[in-house]
Amino acid sequence: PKPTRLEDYQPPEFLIDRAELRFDLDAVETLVSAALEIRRNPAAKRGDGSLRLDGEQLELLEIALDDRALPPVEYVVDERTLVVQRVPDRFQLRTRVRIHPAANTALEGLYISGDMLCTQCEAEGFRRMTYFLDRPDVMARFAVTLVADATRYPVLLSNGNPIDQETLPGGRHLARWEDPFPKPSYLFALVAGDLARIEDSFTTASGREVALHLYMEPRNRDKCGHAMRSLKAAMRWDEEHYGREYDLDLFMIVAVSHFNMGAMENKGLNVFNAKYVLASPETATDQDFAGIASVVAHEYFHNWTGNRITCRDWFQLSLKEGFTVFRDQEFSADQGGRDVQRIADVRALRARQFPEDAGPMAHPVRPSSYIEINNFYTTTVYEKGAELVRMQARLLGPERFRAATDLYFQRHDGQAVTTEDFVRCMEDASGLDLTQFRRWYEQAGTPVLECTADWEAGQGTYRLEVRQHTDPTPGQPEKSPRHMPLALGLIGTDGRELPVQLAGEPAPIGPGTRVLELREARQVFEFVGLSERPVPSLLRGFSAPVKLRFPYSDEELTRLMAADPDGVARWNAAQQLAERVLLAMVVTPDTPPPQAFIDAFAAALGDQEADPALLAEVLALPSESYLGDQMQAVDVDGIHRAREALMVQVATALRADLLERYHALHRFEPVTDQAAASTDREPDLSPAAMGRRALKNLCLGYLMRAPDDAVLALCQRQYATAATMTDRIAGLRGLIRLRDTDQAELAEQALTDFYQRWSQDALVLDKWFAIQAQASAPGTLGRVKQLLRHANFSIGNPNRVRSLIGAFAAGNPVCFHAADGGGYRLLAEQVARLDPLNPQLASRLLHPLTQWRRHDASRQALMRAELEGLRARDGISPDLFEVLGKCLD
Ligand code: HT7
Ligand code: ZN
Repeated sequence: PKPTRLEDYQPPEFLIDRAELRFDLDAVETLVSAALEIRRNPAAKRGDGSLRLDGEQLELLEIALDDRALPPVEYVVDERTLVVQRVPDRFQLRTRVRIHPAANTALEGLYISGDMLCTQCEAEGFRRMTYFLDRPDVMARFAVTLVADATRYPVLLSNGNPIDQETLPGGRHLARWEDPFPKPSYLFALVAGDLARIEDSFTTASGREVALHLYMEPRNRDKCGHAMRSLKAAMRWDEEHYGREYDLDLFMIVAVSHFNMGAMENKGLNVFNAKYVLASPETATDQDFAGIASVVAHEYFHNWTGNRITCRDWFQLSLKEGFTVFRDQEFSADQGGRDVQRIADVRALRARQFPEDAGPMAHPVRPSSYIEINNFYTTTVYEKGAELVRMQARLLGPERFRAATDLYFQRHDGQAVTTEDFVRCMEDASGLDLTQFRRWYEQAGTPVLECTADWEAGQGTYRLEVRQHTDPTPGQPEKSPRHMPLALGLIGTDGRELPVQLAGEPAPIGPGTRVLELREARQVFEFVGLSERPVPSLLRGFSAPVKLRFPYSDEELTRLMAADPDGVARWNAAQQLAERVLLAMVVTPDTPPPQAFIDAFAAALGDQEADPALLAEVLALPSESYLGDQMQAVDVDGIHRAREALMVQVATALRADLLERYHALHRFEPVTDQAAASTDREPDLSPAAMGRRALKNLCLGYLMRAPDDAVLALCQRQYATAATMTDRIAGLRGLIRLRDTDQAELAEQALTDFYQRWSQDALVLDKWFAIQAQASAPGTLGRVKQLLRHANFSIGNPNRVRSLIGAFAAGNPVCFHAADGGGYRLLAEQVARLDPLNPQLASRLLHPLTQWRRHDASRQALMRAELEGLRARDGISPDLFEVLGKCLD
């Protein structure tokens, strides 16, 4: 397969003004008729006079130009295109094709999920339904007719407004939809099925009434309240924060159970992975509830950032995804708590994006070439892309940023544009020069900020030197310094903030956070007027996506951990302190943690003033994979041992404190009476209650590292009487630690009980698979193999595949990296099995193996061998071919 390159971009030679589509729907064989109004694009270079349409896996039945059936000599069809020779400047093209939804296991184009038919068109799925100019800079008005069996598919949905419905002979019926907004083909959708619906409505700021319809399988109708509330909150938030109103009279969401990603923002008809719609306190964790709110908001926000203003080409993907992730992160921060949201976002960035940026798949936020665009829906495009928008928002300040986004919406509404157009709006509305900032879009790799400081006591001057560099990434050996905001504060001995005044500034500047701008490879900042040597609180709010190094003493980190008013910096100090202790324990296994660490931990645990949700973050140890990223070569076993040992030591040293805090927090929870299976109160789903549960379950997690009978009983009780899935799963996680110990019976009982309770609920059963796949017990690999043969495992359901294979490979470092290579073998076998069925998913699952260079020589050899084995297979997909090429060559 050949790469597509940004530098080769050419405007489309033809435009499609209107697309009239008719789908005669059937799971086995669907007929798609298209009538396209096509004209030559005056802004494009004239080619050879022929029209090239994209089309894959289509059986062409009829073709006519301006109502004249075309003889075969006038067109050429191959596996990927339909070329019609010598077309006029303006014409209508009619085609009729046959497709096979039930045979579509890739879940791109039209496919079946359970008993329903649905589509996924982004990025290039539309071409699997009809011949088209399937590229985002071709925007057409769509009118759609759906015809199907009325009993099997009573609900027929597409984008825009419902126009008409008819009953047809032979038990069939018809629905017509028309979307008044021109859109690229990737935003097309249809859904057909026997679906239940819940309804609500929303009055926009200008007083228009929008009907909100949420569709699901009938048995799930009572689990959609949270998604609907989240949608309404997102609609209001977008009006208040960006002045963006919804533009159609109807907004629909459909929950489907077979879905490659989280959700899809099709115009007026969002299609969602059921995981991001369905929730009740008994079946979904607090994290699930937060995930639903964030994904519902994300897809809704795309209506402006993605749909009204779309991407010129797929290299610009971050234009819509980076901006929309930024918007959903800010929405979630406003709903649930700013510090805790930011910490979660930073944690995710460090866990996934930083390794990507340091590995073989590193690419700029705006990539310059791809073989398979599905491989570029990455954390770099999404999450790092959001960081770039966040930095621009910070450099501009809130008022100017709002003026810049207003300008963006006004200038580009209805267009397909580039990240460059976005940055130009930031500049034009603010007067700032972002020339150097643009490097963030072009250069891959995470910049490192090396900071040092010295203190001149006599003068009260504190000098901070910041050097920035970025290591080479594939294809980019040289990097230039970047422009970024560095937010910081200065903390005194008593924990209070000190003034942050730079030398030469005329007016006194008080204490608090200050944003400095970095542009050079080396910069020195001189802070004056200080009465004592401060501890710098650097990169507050994680103001730039960088790795910052500063030679803090343990005592300084402890001070920040206890007193930094910036929650993110407080958390970061705790992480650095724990990381230091843990990496020392990896090198010298039996070292006890310094008493100062235990004391700092105890102090935070006992902090009654701080938000429990923040404390849960501060007291969580860095993950095994994060610790691995800090090492030259990942010592998988050493890290696991050290982390477990430290948790045992904390649990032993602070048993009483942990128990006290546990009980104090647990008192808030309603519990179920097992016999009556009912709760005394409704579970509280407020952010405050979620924070309390997070801290309580963190305590339980520590306690279960050194469980005596009392702790075991407490964990069993929590599991058995939990009123929420959050508490039940935390109990189960504790008990499953007993697998392969002499108390294994308790783990098995709980797992059996869980299965019996929830075997009919696919999303909960996913948790049952995942929790077992992630257990660090020695027998896990064998159990994962057994679970692959379990009656409830299905290779055709991406959620199930992710919950077993993905959870094992990406979420269980110690078992996946077993020294004999058994984990690697399992992943390679499953990827090989999946690739012919669903290459998009196969290529994503492979990711843990692509990081092979990070490991010791023996593991490298084993991982490489599996990758080579996959590459040697006949007929691998372009998706896999591209990833294997990048990580092996
Ligand atoms: N814009 C969507 C990205 C997407 C996708 C979604 C579902 C299945 C396949 C997909 N390919 C690409 C999702 C989003 O970012 O909102
Ligand atoms: Zn998105």
